[in-house]
Amino acid sequence: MAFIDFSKREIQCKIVYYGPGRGGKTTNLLCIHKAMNKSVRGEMVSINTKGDRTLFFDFLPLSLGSIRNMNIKIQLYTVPGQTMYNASRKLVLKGVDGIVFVADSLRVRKDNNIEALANMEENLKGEHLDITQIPLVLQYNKRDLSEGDIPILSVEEMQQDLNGRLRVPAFPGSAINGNGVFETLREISKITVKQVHEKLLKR
Ligand SMILES: Nc1nc2c(ncn2[C@@H]2O[C@H](COP(=O)(O)OP(=O)(O)OP(=O)(O)O)[C@@H](O)[C@H]2O)c(=O)[nH]1
Ligand SMILES: [Mg+2]
Repeated sequence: MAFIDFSKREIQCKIVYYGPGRGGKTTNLLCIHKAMNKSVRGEMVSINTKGDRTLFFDFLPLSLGSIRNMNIKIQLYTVPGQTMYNASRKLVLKGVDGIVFVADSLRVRKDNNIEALANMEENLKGEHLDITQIPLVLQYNKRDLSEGDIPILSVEEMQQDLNGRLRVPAFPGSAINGNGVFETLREISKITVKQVHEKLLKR
C-alpha cells in the first residue's frame, strides 16, 4: 500500500511482478539486485523457494532518488506463477500500486500467459482494483530464445493475445541477459509514482 511520510519527505510504493510460472519474474529481480548499487537497493529476500520455483514471494526494496523533493522508495515483489499457489498470489497483491506482467515468449506457454493474465484480472477484482486503471506494464520475456530452434511467439502475436484490449506499454526482454529489465522497471516506476503521487495528494 502506498503511503507518504511527510516528516521524511518519502513516498513508498509497492510494485508486483506477476505472470505464468517460469516466465522470469524472479530472474528480473535478481538482475535488478545484481546491477544496482548497495546505496540504492536493500537486500533481496526470497520467501520459501524450491529450486528456482517461487513458493511464496521474492522481495527487493529500492530507493529511486527524489522527485519534486520527495524520496521515492519502491518495494518490488514477485508472485509464485504456478497455478496451485493462487492463495499466495492474492496475499502478495494486497496493497499493490503497480504491476509488471512478465509473459513467456515460448510458444508452448501461449495459453499459460493468457490464463495468468485472466487470473490477475480476477484477483485484482477481489481487491476492488480494475486492470484497466492500475499502472501496468507488460514484458515479453525470453526473446533470446528466438536465436535457437525452440518455437517462440512473435511480439505481434503476444500483443494480440495480451495487449489488444489493455494497450499498455510493453517491452521485449531477456531477463537472463538483463535486456529490457531496466526499461520495464523505469516505465512501471514512472507511471506508478505518478498515480500514487496524484492519489495521495488528493486525499
Ligand atoms: N532463455 C531464457 N531463460 C530465462 C529468461 N528469464 C528467465 N529464464 C529462465 O527461466 C526459468 C524460470 O525463471 P524464474 O525467474 O525462476 O521464473 P518465475 O517467473 O519466477 O517462476 P515462478 O517462481 O515459478 O513463478 C529459470 O531457469 C530462468 O533462468 C530469459 O530471458 N531467457
Ligand atoms: Mg519466481
